[in-house]
Amino acid sequence: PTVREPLLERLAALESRQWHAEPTFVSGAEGETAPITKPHDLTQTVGTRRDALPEEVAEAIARAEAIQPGWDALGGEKRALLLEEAADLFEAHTDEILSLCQREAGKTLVDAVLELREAVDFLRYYAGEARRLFNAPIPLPGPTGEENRLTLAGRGVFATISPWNFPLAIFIGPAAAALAAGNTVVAKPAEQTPLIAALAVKLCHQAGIPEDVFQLITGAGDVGAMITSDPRIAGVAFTGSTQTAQAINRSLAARDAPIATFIAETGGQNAMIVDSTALPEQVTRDVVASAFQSAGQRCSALRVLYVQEDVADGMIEMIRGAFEALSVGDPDDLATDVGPVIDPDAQAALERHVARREQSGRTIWRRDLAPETAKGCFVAPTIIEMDSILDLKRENFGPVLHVVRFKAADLPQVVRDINATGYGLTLGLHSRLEETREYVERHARVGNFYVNRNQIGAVVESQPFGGEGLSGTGPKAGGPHYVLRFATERVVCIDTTAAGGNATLLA
Ligand code: UN1
Repeated sequence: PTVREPLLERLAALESRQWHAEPTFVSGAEGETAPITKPHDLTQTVGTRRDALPEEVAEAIARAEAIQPGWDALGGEKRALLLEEAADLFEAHTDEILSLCQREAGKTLVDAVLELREAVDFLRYYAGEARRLFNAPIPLPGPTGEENRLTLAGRGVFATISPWNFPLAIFIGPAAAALAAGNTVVAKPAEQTPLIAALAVKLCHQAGIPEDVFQLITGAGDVGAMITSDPRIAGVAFTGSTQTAQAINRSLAARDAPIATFIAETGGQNAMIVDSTALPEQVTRDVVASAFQSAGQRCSALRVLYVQEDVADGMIEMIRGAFEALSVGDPDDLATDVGPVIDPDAQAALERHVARREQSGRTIWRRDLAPETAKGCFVAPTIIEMDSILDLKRENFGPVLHVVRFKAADLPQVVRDINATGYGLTLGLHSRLEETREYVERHARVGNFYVNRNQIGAVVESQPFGGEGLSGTGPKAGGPHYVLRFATERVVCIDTTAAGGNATLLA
């Protein structure tokens, strides 16, 4: 308590502060502002958002394009120092960041702390990548009399389009990678969470990154479409739904412009397989964390639990016990495990899904919600039994867990069904059998495979994160190949013999 109380007091002092988000380049024309409300209490505002006007989007891209060669020429070391300075400033503004994560995105304090940690980790990791990859040319082998070298450079203006579920970490991560590689960035955060993004951009400018180099663009999908249809955009890094990624891909392809780089991190239909050798207490802890932490609003979250039928009754009973003990409510309350979902649309989509499943008559457990949750976007944590992962047609982004029983001999079919969803993001396995682990590891087409632990919370550098198939293009965020996708390669070959020409070939 001695450590926690001053923090809680400082957060309480920020409780009524109002924030504003608008584009970095402001034309002076009057645009409409919209209120941003707390997901857990729609009667309370956190601030306002003013969407970018078409002329502001065009001007932002023009400025980013004009300054890009200079930013690229700065070199890896100087860009690294600026990104590290931004990381320090993020840490120095812990209170504001935690407060905004809680009020704008409805995060619990634990999730808010993890979010800030991940954002800072991304900044420092990509700063390291700027140093590793962009400081000096890479010498290449060649015959005597010939000098070959390869340099990496920025591609141009990158657009980053980021989601509300990691409004700071996944806003800043792709942008930092693009900046590290020598690109300039126009960044459009989700329309639900522009305030924390605006603070992040402001802190980057304070760190010394020029305004034209890293620009905020506010707005919803229509503003995103203005950006991705612009022929001056050299690449897009997008995190969000598979459907939006497909639409962006079409928009980029339809331009009369150079072929763009497209990096997409999208949805999942993530499963966990539990066999009869698994440890029940561990399974219970990891299932509950994977399915219900962050109110299930992680693309890594567990959606479908496969339990071997011999142990299913006991395992489900234990999981249900822990599920009944979850505290659902106001994320400002330290005791809360499950907060709200992001907005009324998300809430309605989840309720429709549960209602459809109820009609199909399978066992459903739902938690009761306390009356005070009625003022926010709360969805009661739910567990639903069903026959196969293939009964689900889409990702259900919230605190809803589906359970399927399987026979030990059907493990290969379970893995085939998981692959047949077309998604390939996270997969969990609880088993003490080495051959089962090897089998699943070899056959499952997923990006991140977690064994005997939970399947959320990938850590920068230790667990580079990202999927395949409908889950995204790769490469993995926070891994050694990510920044390379934001760069172009240039090879220089110099004949260093006195005679020049083809002397080395003729010799
Ligand atoms: C997402 O929800 O978009 O592994 C990604 C995790 C996080 C990434 C989630 N580091 O849960």
